[in-house]
Amino acid sequence: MTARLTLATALCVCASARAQAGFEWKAALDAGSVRQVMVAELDGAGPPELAILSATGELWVYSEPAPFAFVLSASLRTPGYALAVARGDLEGDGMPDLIASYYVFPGADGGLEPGLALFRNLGGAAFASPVTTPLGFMSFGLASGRIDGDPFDDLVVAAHSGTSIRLSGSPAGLVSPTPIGTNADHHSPVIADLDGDGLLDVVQDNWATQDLALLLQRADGGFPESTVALDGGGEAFPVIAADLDRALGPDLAVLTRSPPRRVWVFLSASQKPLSFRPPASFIIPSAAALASGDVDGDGWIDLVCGLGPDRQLAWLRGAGDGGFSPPEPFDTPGYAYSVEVADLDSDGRADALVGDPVAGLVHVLRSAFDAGAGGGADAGAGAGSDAGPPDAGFDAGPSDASVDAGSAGAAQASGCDGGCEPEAAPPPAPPPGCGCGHALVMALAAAAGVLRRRPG
Ligand SMILES: [Ca+2]
Ligand SMILES: [Ca+2]
Ligand SMILES: [Ca+2]
Ligand SMILES: [Ca+2]
Repeated sequence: MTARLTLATALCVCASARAQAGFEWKAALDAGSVRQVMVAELDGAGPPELAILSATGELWVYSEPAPFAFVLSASLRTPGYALAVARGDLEGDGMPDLIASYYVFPGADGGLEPGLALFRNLGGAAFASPVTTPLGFMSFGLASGRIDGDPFDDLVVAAHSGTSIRLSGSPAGLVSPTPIGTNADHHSPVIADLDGDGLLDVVQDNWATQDLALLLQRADGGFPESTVALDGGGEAFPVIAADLDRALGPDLAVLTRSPPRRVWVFLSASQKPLSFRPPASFIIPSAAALASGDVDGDGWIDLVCGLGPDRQLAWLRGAGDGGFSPPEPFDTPGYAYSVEVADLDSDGRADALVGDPVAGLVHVLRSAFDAGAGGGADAGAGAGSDAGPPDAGFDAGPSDASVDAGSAGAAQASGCDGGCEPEAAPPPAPPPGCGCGHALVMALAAAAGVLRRRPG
């Protein structure tokens, strides 16, 4: 690690040639075949920790005792190959736990054995050996939140094939799985109060029907589903809920993987009932990952895309009204198949963490932007995009007529539109944030009988 730091310090490769502003390389962290980078407060003190999940099953926790000086504080391991990680206080002791989805291959019967591994937080960034829960499906996405209002965080577990489930936190860990959403294949659940009624809601992708599902919690705990169309999009991953225009509650930002890859921005038009304006979208062909945060410290949330094989980040600067500047590229020291942004040095500007599974590193890039330093032209919600008329209301009502469930069968293998690294052997896991490898994993899963076929 030290050698890497020394060697790479000279490489401040990330500033835009056109502007002083940009990203400044600060550190590289050992990250294996990194799938996901999460910034989360875990030890209850000081700056938040970094949790890095490797496809080969490792889960590393780094703490940051001084700005951009990271220390490996926990080295955990799932029972198999890892797919996703989330943070939540699932057993209600006040200390956030880590939970990862994984699969064992080959399992006892020679097939895939998917499951969840709960790492209980013992305090001081120490974690217990995992308690596992078997799953009937592969899960590429987890979300945690106090959905039902009791003192335990709950977990939404996305089903790669079929219907996602919700697990309730309890002193015993995770109990009482219940379905959430329809049978539509999910990858990126997000928990947020979308309609401002004080009850947490869920939004998730529907890969089978190529749209987004809004699951607005009712007072009786039910989650009726409505959908938001992704015209010409589909295969959304990830989905982000954040108040991009500081009005009318959370908005949605989505990366879709059906070619051409796009970033979509859905600004809420009203909360009661919940509706969205016509989306703005930005075609970014090599986009492999998406994160949100205020990179330039101007008070407005920006979007950052990892451009996988292009070894770049694309910055979409929040223009302040929910609009975004056109994507502005910045070179990165390696591949950019996962990305997270968070302010790691408390200077008010969100810094970037970029996962390169080929080099086995997470590069830490400090934001050196000045507020308002974006070079791109300011854009309204529709500028620089193929958005529809900006003010026509868009009703997130019941299922959209353009949904074509019949096309879903071909969707599985199409996530890698020429932008993915070759599959690393032997673990049959896809690179992070990349559709490539899905086909292999799914072929294994189908052969093992773990996954159901979609309805035709
Ligand atoms: Ca709500
Ligand atoms: Ca909003
Ligand atoms: Ca900003
Ligand atoms: Ca910062």
